[in-house]
Amino acid sequence: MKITAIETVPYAIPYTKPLRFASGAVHTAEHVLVRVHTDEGLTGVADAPPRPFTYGETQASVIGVIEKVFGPQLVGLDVLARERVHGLLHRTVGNPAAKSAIDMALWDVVGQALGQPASRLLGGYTDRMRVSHMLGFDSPPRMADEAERMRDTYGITVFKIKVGRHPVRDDLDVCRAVREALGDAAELYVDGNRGWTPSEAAAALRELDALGITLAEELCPADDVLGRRRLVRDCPVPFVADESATTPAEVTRSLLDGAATAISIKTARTGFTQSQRVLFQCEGMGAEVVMGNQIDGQLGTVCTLAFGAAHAASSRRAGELSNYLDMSDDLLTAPLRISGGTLAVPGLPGLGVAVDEDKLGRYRQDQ
Ligand code: MUC
Ligand code: MG
Repeated sequence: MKITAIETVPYAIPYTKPLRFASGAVHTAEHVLVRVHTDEGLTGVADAPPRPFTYGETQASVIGVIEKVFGPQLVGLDVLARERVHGLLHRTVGNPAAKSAIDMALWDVVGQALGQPASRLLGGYTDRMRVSHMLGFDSPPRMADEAERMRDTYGITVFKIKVGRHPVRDDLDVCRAVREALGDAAELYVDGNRGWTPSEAAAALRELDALGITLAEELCPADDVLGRRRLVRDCPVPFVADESATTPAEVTRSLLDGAATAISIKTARTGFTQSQRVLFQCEGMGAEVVMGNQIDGQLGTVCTLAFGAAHAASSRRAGELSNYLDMSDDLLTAPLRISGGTLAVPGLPGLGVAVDEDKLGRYRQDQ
């Protein structure tokens, strides 16, 4: 089966509650729907969420690189020639969301062709994941209220709290408020998106440790090389690299340099194929992983879920799978449903989801 065309559809769906964090804020999901068409009539789909504040991509750059570079290179290739596809994608630096959407749309096609869920083809370890919810910047009572609402409505008991603000005390007050609201049963961890200096982070970690956090992510920039190394060495919990380790080589450097002891895997930036490389590399090096969230809608979340549930190591910790709940609408015909704090992998072939064409018509920006 051969690739005949790669279609890109820009769309915009507003958030009811914008996500704010140390390196930026997202008010509207301005993403690109990517569809890979084939000569046997099957079409694979995936989402590309541009994140200019982290990777420099925009909606226009995703569309441009697919239309001008990747599309012409890949049309005519067999959908199973993954190594050849990646060899061609690799010739162009950067553009992680564009490359990843193509990769995952191809896995969707292959799953449909074989009549098997992509998650089973990737590893088939389990059929659901525990959900972790990200709490963006707000006041201590509002963030604690949101956590309680997520627990009471969806059974979620794992929360990633965004930190990295100044004064540092504001974030520590939030963490304390969330812990007091949820009690010891909840799992809490923090993500600084590089907002603090190493010494601010080291001081904060002493208080955060007393609150029983389980992970610390990107509390300071990895480019603060020696400070970061000292922080990671003294960190009482696994220190997660997210935006500083987005390729297999960066992951190796990060772990060997002592810039992190755990890795966030985001299918939005490493697709399924590269995410597997990162996952297996982490297993080989003895580093834990967490399935991260690129502020995904439901289509992106399904991809994170499919990959996370496919392997023992990626499903061990709760995956960040719930922030689509803050969007005002979405594109799937059958919405995802979190219950009992878990999300089930759709059991249908490929990604197991379909795009609602009426909704796409409403939100697309190219017509
Ligand atoms: C995260 O883990 O950092 C915020 C920015 C981004 O690129 O992803 C989110 C979540
Ligand atoms: Mg992060």
